[in-house]
Amino acid sequence: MTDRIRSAEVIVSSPGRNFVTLKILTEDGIVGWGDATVNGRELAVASYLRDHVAPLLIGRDPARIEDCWQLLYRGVYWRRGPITMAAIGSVDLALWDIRGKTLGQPVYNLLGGAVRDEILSYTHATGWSIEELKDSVDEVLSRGFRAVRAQSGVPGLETVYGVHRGETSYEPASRGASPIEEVWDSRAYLRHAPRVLSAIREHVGEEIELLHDAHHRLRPIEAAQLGKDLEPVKLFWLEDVTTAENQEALRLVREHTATPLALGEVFNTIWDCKDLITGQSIDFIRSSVMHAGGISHSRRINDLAALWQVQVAPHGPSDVSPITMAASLHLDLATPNLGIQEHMGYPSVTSEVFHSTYTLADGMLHPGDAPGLGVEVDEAAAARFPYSRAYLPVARRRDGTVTDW
Ligand code: EZ4
Ligand code: CO
Repeated sequence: MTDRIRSAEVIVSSPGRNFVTLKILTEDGIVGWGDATVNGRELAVASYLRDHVAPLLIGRDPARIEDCWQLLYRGVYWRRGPITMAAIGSVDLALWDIRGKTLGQPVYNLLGGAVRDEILSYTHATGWSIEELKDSVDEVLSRGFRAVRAQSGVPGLETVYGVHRGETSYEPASRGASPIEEVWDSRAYLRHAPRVLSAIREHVGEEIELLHDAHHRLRPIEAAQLGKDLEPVKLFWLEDVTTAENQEALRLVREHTATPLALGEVFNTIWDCKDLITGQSIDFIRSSVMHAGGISHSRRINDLAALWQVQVAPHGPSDVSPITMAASLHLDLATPNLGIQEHMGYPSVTSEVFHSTYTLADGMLHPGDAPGLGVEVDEAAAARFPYSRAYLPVARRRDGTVTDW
């Protein structure tokens, strides 16, 4: 007999940082877990799910994953957007979890099966000074990673994306009633970043893959200059070197540099990256599997990218929960044109709520073989970590103008 969705509940918890979790329960007693976290906008997506999505799910066949996606996307009239697409993504993840559990299979086996044995990943190194950054890179390499993102401070600035002064880890969101305001200076960054990354290249030798995130700060011609200046460093990629609302801008960057470009962690549909992919303006597409509407939509992005030899490199920060990380790994394992998977890692208390079975050893990830996605949520533990408001920082130029963070 056809199973039916009995309930869909939203759990907002904060084990180390805020997460929005969707629990779908079927009449047969199968639980599927989804993640709907949008950093700094958690309660908006929780409300969208509770008030507008959950009521539509009750009584539906959980095996009709694509039909459910179409209903929640096309059936709504209003299109795209981070809140809507994260909500749809969370439903999609939960339904794939249920499908896997119903069939007794890890989700990657429902996606065509593994095309590789394990998944190359990178994590973050962070140091205010070049010396501190070298130590942080060494620490990452000592854990077995062979690819590392390197971020440093900038002389003359107090705070910079990707690094906290004197601390060995970085978490961009901060708790409080309003966002922290940072001062940003692109000229100072452009002078300093090539020095830093050259020093790190010299430090690690030529075989370690180095990545760097410019985090949307630069104008197109500045981005082109940075890409050119970094060519001798032979980066694995330069990420989010400029914003991508105006995608023509990336063509300008591209014409001036052969440094590989990665982009798209804030994208939420295939329409956000279609022109960048078909125009071959980027080398890696970075949307997170949940923020881009779940496995069902992300695999369409991956296939489009494959046509244009663009590689898939999903966003994997601490602000998507271990449920999204697991979903990403299942899709990665079954995606021929995977480049690399980001794995920022979580505060240790996060594992009190999210019991995941995916593995990370020597920088290589595997989703594991548990049926479904392989992550279970301890609801009693989640209740011990209530939501507390947190924001991403806001950036201003030296004259006080708000700029891209
Ligand atoms: O700033 O996920 O590549 N990783 C990143 C992240 C983002 C955060 C924002 O929510 O750029 O650190
Ligand atoms: Co990034």
